[in-house]
Amino acid sequence: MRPRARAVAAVLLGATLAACSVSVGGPGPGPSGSAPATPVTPAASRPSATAPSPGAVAIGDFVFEPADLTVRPGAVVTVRNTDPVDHTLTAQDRSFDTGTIAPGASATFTAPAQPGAYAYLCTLHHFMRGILTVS
Ligand SMILES: [Cu+2]
Repeated sequence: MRPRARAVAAVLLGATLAACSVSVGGPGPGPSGSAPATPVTPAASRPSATAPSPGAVAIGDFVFEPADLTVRPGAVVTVRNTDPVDHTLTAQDRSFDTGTIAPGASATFTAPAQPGAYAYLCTLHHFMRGILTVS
């Protein structure tokens, strides 16, 4: 009985060694080969600049155009004088004022930070009026 048992053990041992040699000799896992994903950022989907839209007023024939303008708080408003005479765009409460704008010239003022409706006029021609709405 004993020699047979030894033979069985030898066979089992050989099988185990063979299995071991196979697993040891195999190539390692190594890099999987999956390249890092290339970041794809479509430029078209970029949100446009969200700066407050600047306002613009033109003065022509002694009229503000548009007379009623709505802008964001703190927006810079450009006023262009297309008349052959001086004008101003001045808040009634003096919260903003372009000062005198020469014929053909432009000036800017900064809208108030406080939302609200601001009546303005031309200090040289008081019949020229408008309302700046800040919201
Ligand atoms: Cu005027």
